[in-house]
Amino acid sequence: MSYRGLLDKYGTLLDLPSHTRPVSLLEGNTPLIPAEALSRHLGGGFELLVKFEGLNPTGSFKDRGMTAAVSEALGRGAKTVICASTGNTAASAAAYAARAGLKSIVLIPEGKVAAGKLAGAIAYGAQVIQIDGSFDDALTLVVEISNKTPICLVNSINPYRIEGQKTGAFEICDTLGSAPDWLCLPVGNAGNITAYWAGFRQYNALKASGLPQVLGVQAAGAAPLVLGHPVEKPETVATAIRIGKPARGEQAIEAAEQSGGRIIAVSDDEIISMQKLLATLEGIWVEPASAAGLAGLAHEIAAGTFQPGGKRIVAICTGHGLKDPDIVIKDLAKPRIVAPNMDALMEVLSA
Ligand code: AN7
Repeated sequence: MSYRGLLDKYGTLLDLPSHTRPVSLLEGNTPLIPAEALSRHLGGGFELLVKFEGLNPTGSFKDRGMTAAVSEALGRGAKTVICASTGNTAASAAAYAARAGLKSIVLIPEGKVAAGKLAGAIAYGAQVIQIDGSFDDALTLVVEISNKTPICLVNSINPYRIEGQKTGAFEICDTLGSAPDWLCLPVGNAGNITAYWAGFRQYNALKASGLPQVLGVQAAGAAPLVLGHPVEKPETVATAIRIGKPARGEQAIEAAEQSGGRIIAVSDDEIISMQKLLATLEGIWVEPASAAGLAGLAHEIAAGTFQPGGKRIVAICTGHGLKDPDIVIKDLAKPRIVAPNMDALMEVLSA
């Protein structure tokens, strides 16, 4: 049977109201790619798999939750959806709203949204509003407006976003036959870690698929869950997770604790190094935030606080590198310009 999207495949496992009217871009079904070279680079002796969520229709994991949230909103008769976003949620909300024939409004923090995300939101026809403030300021505003008007909130505070996002865990168990030993992933507003943990628990209750230990990773300049308090002015090169007051922070800590895992922070340098390693060793180009989970794993292995030997580890790589080309181009020496003849080319190649 041909693939018809996540609600078609996993809908019976998702707690969605009966009025839900499926809106799908055939999201999900993303590959779990073996990362043998990276595993060797990190010392070897363990199995490492990358769930490449950048291969979703709008280039990020957000499409899993968005198909559910927009399907529910449409079925309920909503006319407009709204979200605050560091970029990926905005692009995803805009695309699914377009497909559903709904209007979308997205609030983004001024100047800190990667080009590929902003362009996406505009291309899909969203009304894009920049807030002279942080993601957290924008989230406060959209929560208030959705409480006062019929505009439907599609941030991950919306429970249907979590329902749809659980499918990532289902897919991993279906592909591997059981849950991995460890799951590592970036943590921003903490919807994803919350959903994975809920998904793994649900599948384990149904199919005895086991539970992973969860390593959640924040950027050091935006690490409220590691510090134990909100961060007023979060800063990180990984703009997707530049969030100081995660909406589902408590659930993220619960997921880490209940699973026997933890939430840690890594530096921007560690994030960017891992982004490069993953691209150059494995051919998998992810945006900086998406490399945070693996950067956390590398950090722990190097520090001797994590023994990977014999383990099966899945890293969730949440968004595609194409979302944020500037970050790579910025640090790049401009490609050399060479005369269009063989001699000139050979000279460069033999240098
Ligand atoms: C690539 O788009 O919050 O912990 O507004 O884009 O579930 O928030 C994005 C978050 C990780 C963190 N990786 O996930 C938004 C937004 C990427 C992301 C996260 C985000 P959550």
